[in-house]
Parts: sequence; C-alpha cells; structure tokens
Amino acid sequence: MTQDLFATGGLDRLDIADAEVYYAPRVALGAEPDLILKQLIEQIPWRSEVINLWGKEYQQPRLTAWFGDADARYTYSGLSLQPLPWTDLLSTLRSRVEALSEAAFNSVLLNYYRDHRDSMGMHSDDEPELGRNPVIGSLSFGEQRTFVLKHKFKKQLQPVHLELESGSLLLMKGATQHHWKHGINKLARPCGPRVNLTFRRILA
Ligand SMILES: O=C(O)CCC(=O)C(=O)O
Ligand SMILES: [Mn+2]
Repeated sequence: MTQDLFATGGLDRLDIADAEVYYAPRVALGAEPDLILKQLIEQIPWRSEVINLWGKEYQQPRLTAWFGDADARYTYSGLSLQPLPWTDLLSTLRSRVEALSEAAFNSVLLNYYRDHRDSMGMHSDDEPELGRNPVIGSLSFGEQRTFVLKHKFKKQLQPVHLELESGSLLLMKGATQHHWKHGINKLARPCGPRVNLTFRRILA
C-alpha cells in the first residue's frame, strides 16, 4: 500500500488512484499521544452541535470544536463557526503538522469520538472556502478507528480502509477531495475515546 518512492518529510504516499494521500503512523509531537489525548479531552470546550442536512435537524454523532485565526470563519454542514483563539498546545501541534506537511494552516477542526457510537458520515472536504485543492493535515489520538475512503464515481474501485493510529498524521491534498469521500463508521463493539484534529487553510 505504501510507495517509498514518493515519501516526503517522513510521510509515505499511499497508492490510491485519483488521490494524493500521505500517512505516517507516528510523528514527533513533543509529548506522548496518550498525554495529548488527555489534555485535549480536558482542556477543549467541546460542543454538541445540531446540524441541518437537507432541511432536517440532526445532533452530530460526536463532539467538535473550532480554533483558528480570528478571520478564519468556516461554514460546515450548515453551521457558521467563529474560531476560538489558538491554545499553546494547539499552536505547537499546528507548527509540527506544518513542518511535516510543508503547508500553512490557519484553523483546526477538532472531533471527539467519545466511544464506538460516535462517527462521521461520508463526505469530502470540499467547501468553497477551502479552495480548489485543499491540503488537510489530520492528527489522531487515542483509540484506533478506521478511516474509510470511497471513490465518488469509479464504483469498480474498492473502498480503502486506513487504521489511524494514535500519534499518526494523515495528509490529503491535490485532487483527493474531487474524487473521494471519507468518513469514520460506528463500531459494533465498545471502544475508548479518540480525538482527531484536521488542520485546514481557510481562504479569505
Ligand atoms: O476523524 C477523522 O479522522 C476524520 C475527520 C474528518 O474527516 C473531518 O474533520 O473532516
Ligand atoms: Mn473530512
């Protein structure tokens, strides 16, 4: 699945058609992933959002938070989010992800999957404010959950399942969002908490 030929900054490029996806199972973040998980769960003012999809209201099946530069407003599933100011921990993590991915980010969406019942539906990160070919840097902490990728048009391509390890970095860039959807399924068996951070660049 990995091609060392295309490795950049300690990340391996995954062999996925019509996509530019890189993965490193463990990146240096200045602290152990378990400690970062604990700090994020305790320090972040987690919110349970109601979202509007095609005119119907749903409780999101996870908790979220949005941090970023003051001008990095974001509309997500019908929600317009005003970012909270960077904390020391989030700004340290941002610097690490920027160095590893050779990209600049002005915001981060945090997702807290409390247990096996929490999930994220299949979607593309293709909101207009992310620009045409967004770079998304995604850190995972805690329980290993499966990140599923499904091609939007080529039904003959098998879905790709990536086990996102605690302390890992996943990078999506190029045309990935045009061709693929991704999401996190619920699990049948109980599991521990997972926190995911997706760093993004919102264009003014
Ligand atoms: O939890 C994950 O790994 C996926 C998060 C995600 O796709 C998003 O925040 O847009
Ligand atoms: Mn996403």
